[in-house]
Amino acid sequence: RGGEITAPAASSVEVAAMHRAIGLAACAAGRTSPNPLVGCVILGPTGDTVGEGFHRGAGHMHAEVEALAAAGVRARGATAVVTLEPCNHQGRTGPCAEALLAAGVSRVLYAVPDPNALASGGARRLRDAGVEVLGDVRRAEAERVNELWLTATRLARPCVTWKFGGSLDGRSAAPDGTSRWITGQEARADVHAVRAAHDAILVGSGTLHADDPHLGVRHGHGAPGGQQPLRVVLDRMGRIRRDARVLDEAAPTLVVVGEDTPRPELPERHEVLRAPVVDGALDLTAVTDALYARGLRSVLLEGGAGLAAGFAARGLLDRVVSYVAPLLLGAGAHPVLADFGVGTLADGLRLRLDEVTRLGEDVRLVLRARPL
Ligand code: AOF
Ligand code: ZN
Repeated sequence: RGGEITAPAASSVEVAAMHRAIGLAACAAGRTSPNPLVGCVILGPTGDTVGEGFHRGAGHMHAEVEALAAAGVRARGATAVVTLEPCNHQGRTGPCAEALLAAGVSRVLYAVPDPNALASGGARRLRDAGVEVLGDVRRAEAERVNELWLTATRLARPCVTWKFGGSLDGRSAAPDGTSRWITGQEARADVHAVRAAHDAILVGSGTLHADDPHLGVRHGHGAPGGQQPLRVVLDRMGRIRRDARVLDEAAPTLVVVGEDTPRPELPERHEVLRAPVVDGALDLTAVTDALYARGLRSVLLEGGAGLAAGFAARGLLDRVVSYVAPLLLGAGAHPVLADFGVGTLADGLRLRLDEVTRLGEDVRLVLRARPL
C-alpha cells in the first residue's frame, strides 16, 4: 500500500452514520438474495446527512447509487459511509466505485471488504483515484447483518443452518415416535421467523414420511414482500407421495433424487434435480453446490437426525439454531443427531455460542461453527 493518502480515523459522526447504514441495509432482510444487504449514508462537509440508500434486491440499484441519487450535487466533496466495500464491476448494475468518483465523493468508509472476487477491488480503485478510503468501520456489527451471505460467498456454497428442537437430553421423539409437542408454542412460532430469513428449507425423505411437514412460512412471519423459501426435499429413492403436504400450491418445491433414480411424477410447478450418489447416499457436497449455482445462499436444514449427521460429517454445518425443552426422555428415545463418526472427544464438532434466548419454558441457542 504505497503512495496513497492515509485516511484519518472515523469520527463519531461517521461511526454513527455507519450504524445507521447497517440499519438501512437490514430494511431489505430476506429480499436481496443472491445479493447482500447493503446500506449507505452520504455525509456533507458539516457531518449532516445529504443522502441515504439501501439495496432493495438483485437487479435493483446498489445502495451507493441510491444514496448518491438522493444526495445529488451535495455528494461533491462528501463522505460516503457504506456497509460493504463498493463494487468495482459491471454486474446487473454498474460499478459503484466509478459512481462515487463521478459524483465527486472525497472520502469513503466501509465496514466489510467484499469477498465476491467478481465485484471486489473498489477500495483500491478509489484510493488510486485519490479518495480517502477507510475499511473495517463497525465491521463486526455489519458482518452480523450479512452473516449468511458472507459465509456463502466466502465458502462458495450456501450457508447451512441446522435447526432442531429437542429435549434437554438431546432427544427429538420418545421411543414410540411421539414428538408432539416437545417444545412450546413460542418456540414453534419462532421457527417461522427463522425460516423466513433463509432462501431454502431442506429436509430428508425420512422426515417427510414420518411427519409430512409443510415447511411453509406462516403468514405474518416473513419480511413484507419476502418470498417463501424454496422447499427442498432430499429423496434419494424418489419415493415422495404426490399428495405430500410439501407439494402443495404455497410455493415451488425442489425434489432432489439420485442420478440413477426413476423420475418421480410431481404436480406441475415442482421440480426434480438429479444429484450424484456416493456410498448409496446423495452426495451432499454436490447438492449444496447445485443449490448455490441456482442462486441460493442460505439453507435451513430441518431434519432428520441422519441427514444432519451427513452434513456434519462433511463439514457442511455452519450454524445451529436449537430449541431446548425442559424435558428428559432417556436413552431409549430418538436422538436429535445420528452418529457422524466422532470416536474421541477431540473429534467432536465444537461450536461457538452466539445467542441464548428464553422462549416461554424453552431456550433457543444460536451457535456457529466458525468465528464471524
Ligand atoms: C449489491 N448491492 O448495494 C452492493 C453490492 O450483480 P450486481 O450488479 O447486483 O452485483 C452484485 C454484487 O455487487 C454483490 O455480490 C456484491 O459483491 C457487490 N456489491 N451488491 O447487491 C449493493 N454494493
Ligand atoms: Zn455496487
